[in-house]
Amino acid sequence: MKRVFSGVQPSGSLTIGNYLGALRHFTRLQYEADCYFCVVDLHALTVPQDPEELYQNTLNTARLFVACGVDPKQATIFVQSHVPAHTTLSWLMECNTYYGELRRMTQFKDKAAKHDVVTAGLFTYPALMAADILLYQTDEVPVGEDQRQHLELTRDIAMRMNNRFGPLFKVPEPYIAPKTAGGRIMSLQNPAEKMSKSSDDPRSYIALLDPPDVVRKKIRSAVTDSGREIRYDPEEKPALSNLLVIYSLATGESIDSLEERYRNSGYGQFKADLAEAVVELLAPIQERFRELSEPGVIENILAEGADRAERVAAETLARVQAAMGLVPRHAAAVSSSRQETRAPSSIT
Ligand code: AQP
Repeated sequence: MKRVFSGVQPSGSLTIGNYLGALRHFTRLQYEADCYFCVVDLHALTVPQDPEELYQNTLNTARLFVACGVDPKQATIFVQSHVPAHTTLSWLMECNTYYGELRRMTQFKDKAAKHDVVTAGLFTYPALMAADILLYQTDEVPVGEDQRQHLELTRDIAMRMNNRFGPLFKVPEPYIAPKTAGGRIMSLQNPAEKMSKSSDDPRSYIALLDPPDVVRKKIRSAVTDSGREIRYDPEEKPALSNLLVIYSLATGESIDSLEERYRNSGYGQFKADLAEAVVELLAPIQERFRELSEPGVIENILAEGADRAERVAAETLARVQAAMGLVPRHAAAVSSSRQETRAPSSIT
């Protein structure tokens, strides 16, 4: 069975961008593959986080996985920091990743430009992401378009280490939906920027937990392009095209059919209907989220998930450590043939 891994940062309240670009694919893939879905809390720490908010966002992100349809019996749901193999392998990845490669990452450049202080963690983030994915011998990684460059680097690191130390990792393939299928949902306030949960302007995103009135208000205040025509044209009408993609994915109606239906309507009617479609999409997710907020429910799911993930991660980590020449803590675990081949001549 093919293996799938994907992570989501608890760096805010998940948006419909996260849902359409990633989470909605999780719910399908869990029936086709052995899936590992991770709340990557350590990644969130690469930019400043309020500890209390990070704590709540971590639990809420996991709750939203389940509320969106990920079944903990079908897929492994866990928190990154609960499986220390991620950080251990990350160091080994960093030692096989080049400074020039990390410096080229566009997400690093974008995020560094938005913060006064740039941490070393933000710079080495892609090495930790490579560790997350490669620990699970992953075949496929469902992510949004913004993660394509990180995925390419992950593949490069895997191939480099396989060449150098022998076959250690599967080389994963990205699964990225095209733009019209949600691969890149844009900000409601600036269609040149992607929708982000950590944006300073809450009007730029629709959070999965936004109440209906907030959704309506945000869609009403979404920027639109000049002219009145409802037409999909990412070059001339980027804001409207983004809204059309959201509408189409929320309802299942094709963009062509929406263009036809709103041929003689203005933006006002279109936005009012879109808002109702999004409210309807979010209602069952919000309902399930409330049920999952009972104390202990998500914590138990995460504890079981961490146990399952740890077993797989430990195998890969041990193999990588041995291949790189690290001595295992328990000498008994070292095979005698290896001791002979590795012992320096001065002590034989
Ligand atoms: N706007 C988007 N459209 C489509 N997919 C998106 N994803 C994120 N934004 C969009 C996908 O959601 C998954 C989880 O993303 P993440 O939390 O790991 O971090 P991110 O990609 O940096 O997403 P955000 O929301 O923009 O977070 P912040 O604001 O903290 O940086 C990924 O698969 C991502 O591609």
